[in-house]
Amino acid sequence: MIDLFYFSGLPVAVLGLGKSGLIAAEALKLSGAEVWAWDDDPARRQAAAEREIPIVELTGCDWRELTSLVISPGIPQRHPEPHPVAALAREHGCEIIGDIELLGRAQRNAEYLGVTGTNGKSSTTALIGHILETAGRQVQIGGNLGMPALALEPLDQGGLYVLEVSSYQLEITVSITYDVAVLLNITPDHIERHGGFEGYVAAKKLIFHRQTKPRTAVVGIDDETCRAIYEELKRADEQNVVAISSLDQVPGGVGVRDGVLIDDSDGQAVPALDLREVASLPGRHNWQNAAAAYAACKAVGVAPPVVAACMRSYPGLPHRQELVAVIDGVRYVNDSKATNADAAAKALACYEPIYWIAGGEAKEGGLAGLEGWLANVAEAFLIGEAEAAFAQHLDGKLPVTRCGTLQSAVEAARKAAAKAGRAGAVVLLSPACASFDQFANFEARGEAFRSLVEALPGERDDIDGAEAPGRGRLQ
Ligand code: UMA
Repeated sequence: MIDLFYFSGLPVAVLGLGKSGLIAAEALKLSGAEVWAWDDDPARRQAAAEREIPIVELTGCDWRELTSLVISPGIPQRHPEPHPVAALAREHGCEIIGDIELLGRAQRNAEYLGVTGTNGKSSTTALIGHILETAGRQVQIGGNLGMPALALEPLDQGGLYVLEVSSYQLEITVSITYDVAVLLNITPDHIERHGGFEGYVAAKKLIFHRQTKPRTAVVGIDDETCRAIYEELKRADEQNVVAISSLDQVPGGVGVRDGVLIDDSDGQAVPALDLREVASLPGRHNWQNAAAAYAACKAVGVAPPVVAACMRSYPGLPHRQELVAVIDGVRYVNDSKATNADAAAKALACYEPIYWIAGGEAKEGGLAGLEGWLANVAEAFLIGEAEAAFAQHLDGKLPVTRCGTLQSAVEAARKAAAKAGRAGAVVLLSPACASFDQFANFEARGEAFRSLVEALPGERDDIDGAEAPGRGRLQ
């Protein structure tokens, strides 16, 4: 936990006592601050009180005594409506900051590497963390990825915080200047929280705030918005700027051509790694993550051959196209994190033939947008609340079996794959739905899939040396 010595003896308001807020309140209390904490959910207040966090009704307190409000990233402080406590803080000239800001103020000697973007930021952060740890660097990895910033360990000089930062977190962080800042891509998301697309883009651009040379910006150029940001940074010439792409090699940057990572950042195109040989990085979306991670690790001084070697041993993140077993030649892939159609599309693009387990609590739009990938699916096995609607949507497009539960879907998919006996078959859990109708969260759904697969009969292959899951079918 991080020592927030600078708040010792001072009153600080904390709004939100979820994952990040509770740790923030505890770190402040341990550092000697006078904590006034609140959460709108009585159960959260109760849980915090049991950990001896002082609970104070923040709409009824004397705001003249407070100088700082530590707000959780999920709580609106401007759009669509400021939370009443955020409005009070603003009215009284009280700063509104987040837990990553508290980390930055406490750990001033450390270096910071930040990763943002609409998609792929968790995978890229985890990949960068893996490369740097394997290369022997002193790192702490966290942020939006899951491990709250203040739960990380303090670092000495030369240590590096690798942080996934969301647009929400960027808006409430002011003191950190990232030594390396990565922006992967931008598509409309969380628009309501930023007062429109422009506000969302502006929040993402905060990751480059105050960067000067030799600091580095790594920017994806595969979407129009990020390409424009790249051009803008290049023109301004404040920091080193490295373009990355999953679509082709990039003059002066890092790109991927036909699955091969090509480093042209020193002005000469050098093949760095054949990504099709890295089982944990299937699909074009992972190639973008790999290009960004390569450029970022090179920018913090890891030698390119070391970066490539460390990338090969990346185990991948659980529940994201995670290969859990190969049984009788059929691969079982857990992509439980795919809680919407967009995310499921990325997995459907990677394999063929797919015995696809989908369904759960449907998101708005259902399966819309997946049409281009259904040719890879041999049969769909549907579960959960969305079962009937998805069956209707897929009717006439591919064979569908309504299974109700994950257990019967795994069994039915196994039988269908065995019966067809096609080479390269993948039983894929990529639900395109939230999990809450049948599971506590996507992690519990993924673990249930893993247990069901572990219990299946058949001859198992060693998966450590497994071939890249999408091999031969990668885009
Ligand atoms: N709350 C209120 N009043 C409100 C709204 C919420 O009191 O009006 C309270 C809730 O009752 C709850 C707490 O605020 O107790 C939740 O705070 P939070 O939503 O900020 O969630 P945390 O549990 O603190 O988790 C946050 C990030 N959540 C969000 O940004 C929504 C987590 O990212 C992050 O992993 C965690 O901090 C550790 O850093 C999750 C996320 O969904 C994964 N992020 C978004 C994304 O990736 O798209 C941005």
